[in-house]
Amino acid sequence: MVAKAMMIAGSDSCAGAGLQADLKTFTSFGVYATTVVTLLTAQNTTGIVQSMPIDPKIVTTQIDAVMTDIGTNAIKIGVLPTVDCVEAVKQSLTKYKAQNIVLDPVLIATTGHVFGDLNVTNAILSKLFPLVDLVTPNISEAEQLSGLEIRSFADLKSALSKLGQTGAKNILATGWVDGDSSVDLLFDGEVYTVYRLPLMKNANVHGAGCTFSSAIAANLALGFEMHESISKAKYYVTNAIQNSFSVGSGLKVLSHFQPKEIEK
Ligand code: PXL
Repeated sequence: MVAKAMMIAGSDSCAGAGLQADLKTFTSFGVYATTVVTLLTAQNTTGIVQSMPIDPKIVTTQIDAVMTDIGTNAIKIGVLPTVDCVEAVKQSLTKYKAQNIVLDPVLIATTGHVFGDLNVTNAILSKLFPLVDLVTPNISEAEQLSGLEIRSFADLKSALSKLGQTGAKNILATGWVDGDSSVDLLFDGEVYTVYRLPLMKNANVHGAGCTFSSAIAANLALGFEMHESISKAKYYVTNAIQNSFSVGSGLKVLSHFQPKEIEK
């Protein structure tokens, strides 16, 4: 049987992040991915020009259309632009008893655009954290979600421990820099696990968070357990950053596949 995943995320017209990055990631792992759009953005590698939330009713209908026909082995959630959208997604996840859910709590883009205000942040914390299998905040999202400043590794552990009280089964803080290493820290409610690979310095890339969380969801869809899925995904995203390339004048995009140059 083909492994399937569903992404519930925003569209990025420059295709470096959002559901376009998710789709490339799932495809490169051989997972068939379906797409539920929550937000349209008009953007390029220098930033977001305009964005428009999708009506939550149509978000629900997209999920229903996919789930009643194709189904899924895992779900990756990216940008949820409004409280009503968070509520709609929560109801669908509950209705379909969804499993292997990875939530990337995208609050601020690398280029500075704010996706979710405080109300959205609180809705994600109270309605979705208890439902999902893994949450993947970067350090600034972990600060925003926990309300704690993170200046040291001990601070990071405290923030994860506080976020664990929301009921989230696993929380992975991504992108802690320790010398020459990129460290991700997982907290499963009891145990902390460190994932460490060489840091890709001055990467200036767009879409790393989306790619990492989708790669984890892809491996869960394939049947790997959580730790193995995270390890495999970290290798994949590190390699994709190492081989990143420019398509515009701003941030680089990741190498989900090997790009080809025009010959003539
Ligand atoms: O990288 C986070 C992200 C997620 N989703 C969409 C985005 C971005 C960053 O720009 O545009 C749609």
